[in-house]
Amino acid sequence: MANADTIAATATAPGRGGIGVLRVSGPRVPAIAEAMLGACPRPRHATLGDFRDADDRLIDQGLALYFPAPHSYTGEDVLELQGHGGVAVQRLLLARALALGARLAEPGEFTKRAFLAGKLDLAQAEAVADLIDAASAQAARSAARSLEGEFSRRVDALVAGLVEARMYLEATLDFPEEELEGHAASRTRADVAALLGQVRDVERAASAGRLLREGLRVVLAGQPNVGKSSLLNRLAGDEVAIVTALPGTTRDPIRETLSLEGIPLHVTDTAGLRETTDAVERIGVEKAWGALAKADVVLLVLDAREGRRVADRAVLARVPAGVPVVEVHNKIDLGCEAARVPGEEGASAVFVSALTGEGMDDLKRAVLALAGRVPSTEGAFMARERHVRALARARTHLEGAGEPGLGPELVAEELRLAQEALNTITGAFGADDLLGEIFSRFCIGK
Ligand SMILES: Nc1nc2c(ncn2[C@@H]2O[C@H](COP(=O)(O)OP(=O)(O)OP(=O)(O)O)[C@@H](O)[C@H]2O)c(=O)[nH]1
Ligand SMILES: [Mg+2]
Repeated sequence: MANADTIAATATAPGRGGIGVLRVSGPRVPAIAEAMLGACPRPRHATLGDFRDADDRLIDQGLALYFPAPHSYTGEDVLELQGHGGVAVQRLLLARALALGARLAEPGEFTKRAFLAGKLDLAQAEAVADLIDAASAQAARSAARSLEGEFSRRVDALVAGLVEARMYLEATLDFPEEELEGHAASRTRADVAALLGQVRDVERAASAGRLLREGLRVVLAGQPNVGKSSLLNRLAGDEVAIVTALPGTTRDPIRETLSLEGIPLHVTDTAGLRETTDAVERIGVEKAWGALAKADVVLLVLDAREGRRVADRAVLARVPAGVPVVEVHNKIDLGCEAARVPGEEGASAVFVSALTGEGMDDLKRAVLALAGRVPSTEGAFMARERHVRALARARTHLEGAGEPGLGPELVAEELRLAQEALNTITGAFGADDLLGEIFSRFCIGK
């Protein structure tokens, strides 16, 4: 799977910096190294050298690292030139490599080559991008765990279990002797039950990882003037939204991303949900319903003095099924802490004051509890929507395989489909379009 062309890119972020790294990978690396440095550096040793242009003028001086194939990140010959991190210097170094026959690397192309060379599987390759993008220490730790292969090992173990169960089952299909059948069926049932338990465990850990990566969409909704915008400001610790005593202040949805214990919360403040003749406000209300439909968690804000009203029940009725709701009774500072009623139908209720900040910790705890943080994000490995969906697909097929009364051929087919779903995670049978999609989101030089 050797690539004929040689790729080059500046691997460090553009702009001023102490160090800037040019990275080159492919068969022309030895020739490029010789032309730029005068000689190919000793493999895997840091060599101080002069980086020169076509007229033998000095571009920069720095460390050169040469990794001959196959012992490199991409599995190809790789050269890294660590020069000074100036825009002009890096541009000259890159231009020189391009003039010597390299072409500009596409985003993620180095990692794609590493994947194609079998240095990383797909889940690990994605973890490279996630580690780079990680916005919190927890997210970085879980991406590092995935990169190191923990997620892939769990998936591989599942696949191995599936292969074994399939082999056993398919062998018995070939020898359908009467007395074997009862035993075979019960063994397969036990296999499927065990695999189902494992896939659920991995799915839980992956969901927690996805949460760290993608965060949670939290929508503040409720009647006008109950203090939705004040709550957003309190959560953000900043005057993000306009607050006035006039009902109908907020029109456009206002989005703000905050971090809660490392989990990104994408909080949307919306227009108070009421019937109105004001054309602008009406559009705002429409947008509020739209935001509500896409929420992962809804914070239904109420005025604690009045509690849940008929209009709030109408809002609850329109929250999509399965989306958790927290009833946030606001303005408790106004001394009307009547009854601290529990939430409607299992919704949790918290009592806060956006004005004084009282109860805000309860609110944060309630959101985190709903985020499914319960089994702690500590053990999570970085995962993406794609992975969680593949795991869910595998689980569904395993559940199908466990259906009582299903013929052995159909059980075998469900197991095959479960394995296929899992294979898409590590890329054992990755389709080309999937690869293009994944690697195009990387930064250039990685
Ligand atoms: N005493 C008290 N007043 C509050 C509290 N929270 C909000 N307010 C006041 O209630 C009024 C409305 O607050 P907003 O945050 O604008 O309410 P909203 O729900 O965003 O209103 P709309 O955007 O019109 O739907 C303002 O006068 C706030 O100062 C609170 O906890 N205590
Ligand atoms: Mg508002």
